Amino acid sequence: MGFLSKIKEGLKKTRDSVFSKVKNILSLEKLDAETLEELEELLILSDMGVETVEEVIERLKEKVKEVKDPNTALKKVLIDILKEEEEEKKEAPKPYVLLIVGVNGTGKTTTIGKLSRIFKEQGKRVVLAAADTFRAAAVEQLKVWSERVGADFISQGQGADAAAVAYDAVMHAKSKGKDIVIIDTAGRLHTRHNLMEELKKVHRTIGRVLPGAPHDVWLVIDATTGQNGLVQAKKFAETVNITGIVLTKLDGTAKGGIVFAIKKELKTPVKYIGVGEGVDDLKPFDPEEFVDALLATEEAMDAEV
Ligand SMILES: Nc1nc2c(ncn2[C@@H]2O[C@H](COP(=O)(O)OP(=O)(O)OP(=O)(O)O)[C@@H](O)[C@H]2O)c(=O)[nH]1
Ligand SMILES: [Mg+2]
Repeated sequence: MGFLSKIKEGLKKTRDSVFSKVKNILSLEKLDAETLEELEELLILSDMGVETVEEVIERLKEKVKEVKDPNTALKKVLIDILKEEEEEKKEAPKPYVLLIVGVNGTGKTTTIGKLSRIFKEQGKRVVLAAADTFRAAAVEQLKVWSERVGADFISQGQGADAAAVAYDAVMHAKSKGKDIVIIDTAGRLHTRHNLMEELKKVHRTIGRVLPGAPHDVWLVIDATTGQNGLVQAKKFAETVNITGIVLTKLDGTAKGGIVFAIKKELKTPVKYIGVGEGVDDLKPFDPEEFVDALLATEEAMDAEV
């Protein structure tokens, strides 16, 4: 199945329960107050957040003056909301160190496996650090991924000091000339103070071995937790500087509208989206592709498969 179809398939629940209805309304009805209200209710169901929905509606009213077809207007509005300022392309530091954080079970370790696959395909040499030292199974799970994708694996087993493992991994990458270090961390409730302190320590330690590192800290959010994901994100952001979001399990929820809320409320870019459990089910986030997939028609999808 093609790249786009996979995203479309992953967003099926959100599309079926919200966006296909939105499309129908917009193609059948006049864009009057009543229609807008119906639209508002639907969008809220997608977990877009009240504030963002209001903005969508306001912008849509303006947009239809210029673009006559309401569906096209909506599409443009949704893309505009998600679009990022173009980032300046800087040369990647070597090794580039990426710290992955998030609450339990959001998909951190799986995402690291999938990311490693993507980086390997770009010809990068990847090191994985098992800094989730709480459970033996966590170390083992990352090891399996490292073997599967062909990445170096650095661990000190269960119970080790997480910061020490991270330290080892960065040292290893420096001395062996590796390109990328990805650090897996224990799932932590954002409400657990000592765990959040441990995260700070990991962060600080990496910075000592390699000034400027970690170069990115990505927070993994499980889309099925909806608005609660935003609460987690705000708490994590109080501890470490979050530079990107990975939104997983979009395939398992009708609340894919959360992407808009994240963009609007967190002002942190969504980097990747997870649309399934398989190794190829992590996709770079692209606003146009995403909105396209939300508003796709089933006939168009059938034609593509
Ligand atoms: N359907 C679906 N499942 C996913 C996705 N990403 C991860 N998962 C599943 O979510 C479950 C938890 O994933 P993990 O990667 O172990 O999560 P974690 O954040 O590392 O968990 P802890 O280490 O316990 O905090 C696994 O069964 C994954 O296969 C996704 O995009 N879609
Ligand atoms: Mg894990």
